Amino acid sequence: MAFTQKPLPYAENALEPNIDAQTMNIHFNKHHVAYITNLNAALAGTEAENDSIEDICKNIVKFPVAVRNNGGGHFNHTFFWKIMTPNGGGIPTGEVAAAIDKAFGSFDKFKEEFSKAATTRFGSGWAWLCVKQGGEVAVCSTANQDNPLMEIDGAKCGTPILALDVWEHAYYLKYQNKRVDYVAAFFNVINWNKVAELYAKGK
Ligand code: MN3
Repeated sequence: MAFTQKPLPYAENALEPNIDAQTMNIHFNKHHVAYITNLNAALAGTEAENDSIEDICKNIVKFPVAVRNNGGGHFNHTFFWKIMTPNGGGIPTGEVAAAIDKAFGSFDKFKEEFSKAATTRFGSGWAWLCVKQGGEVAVCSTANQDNPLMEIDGAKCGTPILALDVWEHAYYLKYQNKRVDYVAAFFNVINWNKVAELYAKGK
């Protein structure tokens, strides 16, 4: 069973002006598709061909680098599309909001920490909010297409509940070198309902 791409849950221009339609089009149809194509090629004929993408990420140390890069790319982008929405932004409510307040002191402090992780990630990578067993949340960042499901240097941040792609391909057409503006705009499209759902499942 080869991996396939699920349709984007909104129109390519639906996140304008925060994420422009041209970037969304190329990111979804070219970058994400290439990760899937390369992942399928790397797994073809191997024992892991029918594994879930989550299991592949969790066992990434057993795989060659092509699976790490493209498997991470597939998981991360699938995740990224669903934690954004045209009616997003604002502030979270309920359990996940309480966990954020507990960990960071306030939503604004969390926003500061997450934005710092996203803007200071050198080169290409991702910023994450994760939940550990017990419900505690934490911010981290990963290089390239790595993600918190992977055992990286023995350290794991937890189960991802929010992610931001800070590869230049994710923002350069609209924001050029101003990653900080892209990170700020991302907060206008976060799907907090989805984050709350992932928190409830992952805690
Ligand atoms: Mn990307």
